[in-house]
Amino acid sequence: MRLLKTALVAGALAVLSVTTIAAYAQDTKIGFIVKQPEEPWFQDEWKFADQAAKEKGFTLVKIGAEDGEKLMSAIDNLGAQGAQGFVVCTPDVKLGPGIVAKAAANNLKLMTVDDRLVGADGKPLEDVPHMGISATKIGEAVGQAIIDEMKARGWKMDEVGAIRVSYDQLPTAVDRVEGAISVLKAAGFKTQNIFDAPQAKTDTEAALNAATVVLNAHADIKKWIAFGLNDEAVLGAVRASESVGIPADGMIGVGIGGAESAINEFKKPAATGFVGTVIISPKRHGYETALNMYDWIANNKEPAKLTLTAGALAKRDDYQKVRKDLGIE
Ligand code: FCA
Repeated sequence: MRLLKTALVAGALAVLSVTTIAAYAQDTKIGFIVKQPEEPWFQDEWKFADQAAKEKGFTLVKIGAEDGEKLMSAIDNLGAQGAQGFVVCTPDVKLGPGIVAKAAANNLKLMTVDDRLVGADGKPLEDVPHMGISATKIGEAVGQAIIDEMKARGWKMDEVGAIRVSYDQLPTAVDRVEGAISVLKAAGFKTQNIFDAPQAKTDTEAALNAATVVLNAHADIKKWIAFGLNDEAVLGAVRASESVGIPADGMIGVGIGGAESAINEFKKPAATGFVGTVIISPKRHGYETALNMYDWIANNKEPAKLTLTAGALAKRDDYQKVRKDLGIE
């Protein structure tokens, strides 16, 4: 009789724990906040985060926060909804300590993606788990792709101008463009032929405005190269070159991203000055970060403090294959 009782209790407990786990997964709510929801890269991140939510059975709350105010109220909102954590690409990395405090006040676990938070001293907040791209390396790949294309076109480096579409308040943006510049310089490109085009926002329109200023100031230069933190930045420079009458064979732009902005460009019937992009992985940045957050909440498994992802160069003729190899399609 006692045996039977024990078996019954054990059985009941087993049933209970199974139902508890199921209920727990259902109750898990994770926020995914991005700084520029209209940008295809972030749309893709969300898409892959959704995939993780579907697989694990948690609720994903997607929020666009274009400025600090929206971000802070989004975090409060997640707290009020009973979420347990969130992944964020912040509109401003200098909000770091404020974001950490807000997350703690709402009892939310915090992980960052793409753009790493910095403290008052400008140094990264190393305690917050982060997934970003290997910015310097990817920038170097951009620089190398540009050098190779200049060679293929038989350009003399001294007659070429470089547009550095910049967003220097964001460390990953600086690392990306400086990576490109280091390769250009090593190949003999002169520093005085590199012109800074600071963009007010990280979108195509802001980059177009910034690059137009440079092109107008150096109207004597007829051959141009362009690089920046993402595809949008480089597309802005390419559009600017078109608007001042530089033909496609007078411009070499190589971006970073490989999402729809770049793909639409490659799909155009005639090649433009946007010759390539280093494709990065929205699957890792979306799916994996969401999964990391879920594991942290549900299984108490804390994410790695720092994960840096790689990129692969793609051009008009091979981007579909590169995307496939990266598991993006
Ligand atoms: C930054 C950029 C995005 C994307 C991401 C990986 O957040 O603004 O376009 O390149 O890094």
